[in-house]
Amino acid sequence: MISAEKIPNNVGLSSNKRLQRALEHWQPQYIQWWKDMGPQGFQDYHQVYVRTAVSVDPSGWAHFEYVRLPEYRWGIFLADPVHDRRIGFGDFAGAPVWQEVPGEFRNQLRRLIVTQGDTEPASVEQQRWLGQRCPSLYDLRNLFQVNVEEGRHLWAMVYLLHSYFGRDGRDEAEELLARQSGNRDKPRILDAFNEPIENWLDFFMFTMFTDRDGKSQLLSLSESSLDPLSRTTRFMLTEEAHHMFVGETGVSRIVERTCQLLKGAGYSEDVRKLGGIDLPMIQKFINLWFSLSLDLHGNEVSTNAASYFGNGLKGRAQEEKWDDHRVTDAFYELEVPAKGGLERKTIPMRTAMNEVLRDWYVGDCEAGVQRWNKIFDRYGMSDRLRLPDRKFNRGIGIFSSLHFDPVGAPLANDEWERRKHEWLPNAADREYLLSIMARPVYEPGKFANYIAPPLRGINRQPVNFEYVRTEA
Ligand code: BYC
Repeated sequence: MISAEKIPNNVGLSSNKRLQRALEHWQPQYIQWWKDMGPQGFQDYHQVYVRTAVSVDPSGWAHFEYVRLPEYRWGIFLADPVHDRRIGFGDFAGAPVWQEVPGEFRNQLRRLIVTQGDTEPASVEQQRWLGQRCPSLYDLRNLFQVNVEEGRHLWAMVYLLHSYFGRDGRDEAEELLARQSGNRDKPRILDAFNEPIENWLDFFMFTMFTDRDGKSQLLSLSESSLDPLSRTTRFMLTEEAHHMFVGETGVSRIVERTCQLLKGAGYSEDVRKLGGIDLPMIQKFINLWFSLSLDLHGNEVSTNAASYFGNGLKGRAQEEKWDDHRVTDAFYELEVPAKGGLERKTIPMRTAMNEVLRDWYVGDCEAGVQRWNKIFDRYGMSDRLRLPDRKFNRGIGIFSSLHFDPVGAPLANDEWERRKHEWLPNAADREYLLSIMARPVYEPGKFANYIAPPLRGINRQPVNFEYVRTEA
């Protein structure tokens, strides 16, 4: 029997028989999936100091305790309702929001929820071997925190599927556990979630850039006219912030350590000889994960996006900051490929909604990279990290069949093939990273040589706290 105590929630689970029955069927499959596809080697004999959401008020959503990972209490939470909330954009702007799914938008909403839901278990699968190569117990704990919360975000989407989509929703919930990241026959829906995350530089870049797509997509879904979707995603955003913190500070600490090693060697040594991660390598991983995450925003010109907006299903990030919420006669100017180069083309703004969200995303990423660059100033170095041009290494959209270098200059196919590993990680780069991560660091307070310790620990605990402990 599913108990409301085991599944912390604010959706009245104990009195909702239909949801209980659906979850009773799904939950054992989820736990089996978590054991098979979740963190490998840390399921049975380790206690992890993690945060569990037990309610949505500030004191309740950050409850810390040691737990064995399969016993984590994955809960179901909606942010508090907004009194008399009205539809904020699109053709129905101003009407009351929906508490049920309108029949005519059922397929579109299901598709959005399934796509969102699919990314959550995918990321856990992608990261499942990282514990065996971790740079410290602090980082190991952060990895598992991210993993259990991605698991909870899957629960959040499954809650919506079970509650509002009947039989179809239950089938979709099962499919979410059946697809697998990188699986040739049953891959995850969006491409970036089929890419391997085999080392900790991948992981930090993923949590910096791909989780930030999570932020932009969740912000736009939190504008939705479907109120339960809006409230669910609003609460997910509070957890998402920590994931981006893990990514941004993880990369900062690597850059910091690289600068320390360079300074110690009088700025003359090859950092790899000192066991560190060189700046060109860091730049290559920015290029890779930023471009993969740009693809996650979909095509530049999209009738799907126009229809999501018009129907009030998916808005823009921070819709309230815009003046015009109907967007019926506005236009967007886009750079597009043309004979002999590029040209500017004006398209109806509604069809450019993926691009509008991508603009927001690029700005948010840019601010993060500028924060990293401040580290160089402290070491008196003129080096800088930068985002590649948006046309670089694209797999989705109007630039996907063309090639560009990181500053946006067009390249012929053969030149791209010859030079792409100047800008993207190659096999030797990956081999080097695996070599310096081969031996995990499990001693409290100790850190791998390629990364600086964090400024402070988690939940006011010291940095040398035993964040993950082994049971006897
Ligand atoms: N890979 O009209 P278009 C997160 C497909 S991350 C493969 O442009 P639309 C997280 C598209 O499905 C946030 N296929 O598409 C982060 C469509 O297929 P069909 C996840 C792609 O509908 C870290 C076709 O191309 N949330 O939470 O505007 C850790 C036409 O394209 C891709 C969401 O994405 C791609 N990258 O799609 C854990 C929110 N891009 O119909 C979690 C929900 C497009 O031709 N999803 N296609 O078969 C959406 O809002 C939208 O579906 C998209 C854009 C943003 C994906």
